[in-house]
Amino acid sequence: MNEPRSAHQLSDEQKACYQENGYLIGLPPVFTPEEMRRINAELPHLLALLKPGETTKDIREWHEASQYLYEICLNPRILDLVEGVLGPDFYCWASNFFIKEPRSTSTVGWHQDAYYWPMAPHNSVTVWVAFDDVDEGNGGMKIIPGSHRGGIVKHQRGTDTDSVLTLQLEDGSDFSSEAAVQFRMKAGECSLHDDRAIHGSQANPSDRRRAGLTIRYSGTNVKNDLAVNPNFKTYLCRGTDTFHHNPVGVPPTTRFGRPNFKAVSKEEAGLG
Ligand SMILES: O=C(O)CCC(=O)C(=O)O
Repeated sequence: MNEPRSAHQLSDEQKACYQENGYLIGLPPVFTPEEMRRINAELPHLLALLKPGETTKDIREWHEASQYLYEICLNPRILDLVEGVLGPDFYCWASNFFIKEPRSTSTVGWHQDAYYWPMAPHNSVTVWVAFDDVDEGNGGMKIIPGSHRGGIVKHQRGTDTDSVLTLQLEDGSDFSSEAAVQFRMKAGECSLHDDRAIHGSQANPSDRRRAGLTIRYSGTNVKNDLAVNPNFKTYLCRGTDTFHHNPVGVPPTTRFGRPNFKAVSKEEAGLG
């Protein structure tokens, strides 16, 4: 048995659980309550950069221009968890917020991330960092265990007008939502999920905010199709990139900033 060397290095049992179910929860916190308090206290400085008409969903890949987010994305505790899933050589390529304010009707339809992403092979993991306590009461995420082993399912244009995603899966056709596992986390904890795992979340009828930051990591063997997502940039987190498949980003030099992207619609870029 290979025993973990730190609290955030996955045990063989946790790795096997991830392989079997396509997700991991119940992990040690990646941020202490005090660290989380500071992270939340700084968040308004980032939100202040949103332009009129934009929402928090428009905060995509701002780790490229904002040290505040870059430091979270490259936090060694998070990287230890990711290394347990992807192995020694991986990069970070995306970050975005899923924030449901109190009494928000906003939902996230059932979907597989990999359906949206022009990337191959499948060797990517999402870390969902809880900025608030999340549970069934405020629209915490749900996932279908083992669904990452069923292949990529065709998504359709959704009928749920509150969903923040345009394409989604119909419950009952390719899977049953009755099998879903509800994620419950304290602020400062995180979950991991495979890019093929079916997941989604419901509205937030509570008077508590439900904020999470998703950070996407991929093995260096994963290549993005630049014709579809021309803004794609990688930040090597661990190991070496012997493949050189993708453009490499430059770390940010300002605490709060937003990147200048080539104009491309989110759907064209495969980002929902
Ligand atoms: O935050 C949510 O409710 C959904 C997040 C999600 O879809 C993702 O992490 O890919």
